[in-house]
Amino acid sequence: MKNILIIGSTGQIGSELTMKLRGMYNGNIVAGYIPGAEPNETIRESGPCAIVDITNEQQIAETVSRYKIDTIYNLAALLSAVAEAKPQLAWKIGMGGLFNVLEVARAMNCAVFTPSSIGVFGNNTPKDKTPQDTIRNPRTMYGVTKVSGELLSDYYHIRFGVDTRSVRFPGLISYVTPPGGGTTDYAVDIYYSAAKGETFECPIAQGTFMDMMYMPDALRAAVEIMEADPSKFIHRNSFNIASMSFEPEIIYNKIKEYEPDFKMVYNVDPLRQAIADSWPNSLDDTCAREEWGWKPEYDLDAMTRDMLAKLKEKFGK
Ligand code: VAH
Repeated sequence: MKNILIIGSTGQIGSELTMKLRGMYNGNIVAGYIPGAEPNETIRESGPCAIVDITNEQQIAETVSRYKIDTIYNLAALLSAVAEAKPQLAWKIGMGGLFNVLEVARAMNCAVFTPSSIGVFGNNTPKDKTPQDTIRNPRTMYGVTKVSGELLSDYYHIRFGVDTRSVRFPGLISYVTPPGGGTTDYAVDIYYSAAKGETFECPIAQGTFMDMMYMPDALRAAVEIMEADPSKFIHRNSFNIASMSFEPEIIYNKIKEYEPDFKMVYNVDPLRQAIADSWPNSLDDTCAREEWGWKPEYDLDAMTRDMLAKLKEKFGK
């Protein structure tokens, strides 16, 4: 990879991935954004930015041509809870946008990374150590777009030879960009409450396990899969990757080890609880480990220490 376009560069993943890629490569690392979601000063000042609306194929093509892009990170999406409120828009961005990206990649010989999610699985999927190859029957629009995205990305590889690659991200936890309406985002919000010394109202019920990952591990996965030797791939779209699985009591008690006065109460959100109940408790990521050397580096304790330190610094606590 040398010239890279990040579509959705101002989102939770994009805002950090853009800076990671700019620190790793000397080529054009272009931050694609849409009006109203402008890049922050750090991204603006450190490299090229361009208005790239994923629903506008011409705009994608012009940017790819102008910056001689060889790799597209397609990070534009509506997250699970928001997608339930706006299903048509979720499909338009998730699938209409993906079609545009894949057509440009086919015509202009770009590799494409499109994140998938544990959201591709539904209630009839094995819940514990969910296998790489198993039933994908999501009951959310977010999950429908992610399953469809996996199928379309594999089709473009098999039919047209486009180098499409993807990982199924668990819930991602980060401190740079506030979360944007996901079901797993309680695991981000809880750290914000702890760092501010506020009581946390948990929207997810006690005992609800979900796979989670610290953002530095997620960013490394997004880079390593694109740098991997594809001759070893049995899979492409999309690899299970995993790091940790926990339920609200576990993360709450871990935080209390560092913030003894921290309090949490439950105020379960039926929509997000129903989504969480349909997702796996944990994933089996053996294929990613065997086919391209995936391995997480952060556990719950290391993530908690880093999240609390960085958020307290952010809030001047
Ligand atoms: C969400 N954080 O909750 C996102 C993610 C696997 C969860 O897709 O929608």
